[in-house]
Amino acid sequence: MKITGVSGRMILDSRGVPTVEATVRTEKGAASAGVPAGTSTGRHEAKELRDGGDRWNGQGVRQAVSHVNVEISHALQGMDATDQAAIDAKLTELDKSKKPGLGANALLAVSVATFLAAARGKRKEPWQMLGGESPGASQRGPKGIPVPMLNLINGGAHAKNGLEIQEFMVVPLGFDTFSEALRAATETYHALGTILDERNLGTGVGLEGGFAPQVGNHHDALDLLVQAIERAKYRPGEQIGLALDVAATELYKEGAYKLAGQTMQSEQLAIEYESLLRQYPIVSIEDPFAEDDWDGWAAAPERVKTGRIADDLTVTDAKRIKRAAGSGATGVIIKPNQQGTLTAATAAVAAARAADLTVIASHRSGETTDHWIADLAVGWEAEYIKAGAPARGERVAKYDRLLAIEQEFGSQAVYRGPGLAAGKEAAPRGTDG
Ligand code: 2PG
Ligand code: MG
Repeated sequence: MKITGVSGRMILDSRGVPTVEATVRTEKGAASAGVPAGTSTGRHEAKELRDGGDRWNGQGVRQAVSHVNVEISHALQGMDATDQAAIDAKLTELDKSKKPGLGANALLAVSVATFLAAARGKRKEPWQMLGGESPGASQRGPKGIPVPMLNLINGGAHAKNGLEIQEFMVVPLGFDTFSEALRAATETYHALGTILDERNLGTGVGLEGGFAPQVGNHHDALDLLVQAIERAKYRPGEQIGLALDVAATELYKEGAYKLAGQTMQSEQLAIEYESLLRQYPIVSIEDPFAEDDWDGWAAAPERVKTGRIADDLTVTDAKRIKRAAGSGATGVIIKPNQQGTLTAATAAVAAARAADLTVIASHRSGETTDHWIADLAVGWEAEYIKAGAPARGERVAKYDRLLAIEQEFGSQAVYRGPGLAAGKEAAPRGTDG
């Protein structure tokens, strides 16, 4: 399936910041993909190319777009769109040939657009392109739908409300189907809105569509989530768990963590988490320690007895994921733009599987209305997907895509929630039958 053309353009992401969209044309059809961007990015992530200067406050992507239209377009002409590995190898080679690189934003737009164009040409759904070849394929059954982790309260770098922890999520594990789980989480979101309104705490939202209330601290935010779950008539812990993304790299300044007016080392922070775990049904904590605090991470299992999810620590990098598995992580966030190609992201999933880590496919705080991450989550057989609140177009696009995939799977659809809640999916791959 020969590539006959590649073009790029600037589009706006959900923050009103420029990002790159690419279109890949083949003899059998065309497809486009837009690239998301992070706000609390990790130091070890692949670098997106930004123009600097005054236009768009330095965030312009003219150069990245030009790389798509010139170097990449030229190099990919005539290549086979179904050979993702060769396409991504070529993109990586081009990236290395030029200083400071073509930009992970330019690369990923083309990498994903190629993947989608190949799917279209083969008359397959994108998730099917990974089925059977995916690293996670099919011990757990190919018709799995990941559990959504919905960010209902935004703080940290995603909201200007004084909350230091970045994300307060609900995780609807105790439901039989994805659609019922999504309904419960969304009813909880609405109940939270009602509570915030009643108490005059503000119903404005942050970057990921979660509310950004003016509350004092993370205890207040967690209390609000529990109250909202109950108000929506669900059982906290049993049906809907809580999860945090502390994004602790953002709290780490000059060799110490700053939280709740205190300056602390990783051990004290672990003690704070231990206390939160006693008070709230928290099923996982993402980035509990900073991106280079390997010692803090390694000591975590002693006190932080819940899912310990690496994001900035591992940045979708297979090597760092391997190290994290031996340093206390129980799961990893997979964000394709942290590496720049789909092949690298799929290798990261394989590394996570080999180390028996839970896989959480994730959006970014700056998103587009594309929903390819939902297809990747299904194709990779991710246990979870993080896509923000059940509100705002760029967030619901992902959940809505999962609803469509669930419908397509019909009676064969398997919602992973109950299996994960019962610990059935914890067994190493190959032994879980
Ligand atoms: C995170 C993400 C997505 P950002 O830290 O997990 O929720 O935020 O895209 O800003 O890095
Ligand atoms: Mg994170």
